[in-house]
Amino acid sequence: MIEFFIKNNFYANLGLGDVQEKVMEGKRLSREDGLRLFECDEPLAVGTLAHHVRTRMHGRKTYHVVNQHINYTNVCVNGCVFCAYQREDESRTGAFTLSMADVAAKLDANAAEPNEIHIVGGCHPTLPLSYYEELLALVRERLPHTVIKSFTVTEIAHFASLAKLSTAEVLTRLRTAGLDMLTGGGAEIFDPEIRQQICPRKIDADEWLRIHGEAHAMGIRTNCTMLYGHLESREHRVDHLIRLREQQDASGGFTCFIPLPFLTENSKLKVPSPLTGLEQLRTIAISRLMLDNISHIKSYWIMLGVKVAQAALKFGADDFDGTVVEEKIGHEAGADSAQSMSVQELEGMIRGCGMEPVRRDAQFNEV
Ligand code: V47
Repeated sequence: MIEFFIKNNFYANLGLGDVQEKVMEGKRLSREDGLRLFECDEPLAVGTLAHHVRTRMHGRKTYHVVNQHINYTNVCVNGCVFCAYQREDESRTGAFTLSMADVAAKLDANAAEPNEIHIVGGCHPTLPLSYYEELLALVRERLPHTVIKSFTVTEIAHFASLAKLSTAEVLTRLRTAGLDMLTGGGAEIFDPEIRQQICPRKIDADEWLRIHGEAHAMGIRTNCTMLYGHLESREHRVDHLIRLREQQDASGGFTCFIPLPFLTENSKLKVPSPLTGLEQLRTIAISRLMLDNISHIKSYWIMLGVKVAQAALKFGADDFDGTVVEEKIGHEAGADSAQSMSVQELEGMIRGCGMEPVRRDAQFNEV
């Protein structure tokens, strides 16, 4: 497709001939290039460039994972206005905090042996660090060969502040208990003014990036995210991607980037107009093009919905996460996707898009 577009001067006619040449030569795109891609009238032109890069990196391989999400609490002191999942304290309707027996029951109820356990919760006001150590030890004992991807750096900073320890000390303690890698959540959008409006109590961008860098220096790999489609502009999205790219240049430990479209139900945050599917695909494509040093872009069907998530595989994404089992953060916010998908369904969808399914663990080792 891209050869046909180039032969027919498609990119030149769109005023993107220089960007197309940089992409073909594997050169880094600038902030200005990213903005021009956002302004381009033809999402297909942008998607085709991203698909070219994705194919150069991974061929038709599309990764998927047999995983299980566990949300240990929804009680959170941060009160981010976009979040439909969080409850202010334990007395609120729907508030929960899992006991170790609850977690064990969730693991035991899953007949599959997952290759990834994904654990996140909230910034709970009182749970001690020993709770998280026990939680990890419990999962490690039951699933000795599974990669445990757990907590956002926002949670790590919160645990450190409650325990009066440094974030490095918390990471060391949690790794000893079984932690393999960190999730990418809590990044939201890095711009300080937007951050102040949507998540004023959360750690700022510098701290979010610093803790990821610290984890990378300790040999702990992490993922990274961007929440988009709320109050931010396209400039803010490009700046966010560039900060992730700079951090990756410096510390090199990001495995996968997950663009998260803002879901609007049950949220205090009101947006002028909800995201279109095309804007989601364009954002995924530009993420692939800007993040030249991050190997994988996740199409997270839970938040995107399965149809857009499938289309994303032709717009730069190479990962179709996952079997999941049970999901709360997106569903509390109105996600209309199912809670779970079987590995056969995942593989069928990937093949249906003309791609080749490859089962992986959380660190993208093929299994
Ligand atoms: O940090 C919260 C976002 C994140 C909403 O690391 C919302 O592999 C959309 O980070 N609409 C949690 N998004 C999910 C997450 C994640 C998911 C899958 C894989 C990985 C990984 C990470 O969800 C939060 C926040 O940024 N979020 N509320 C909402 N209403």
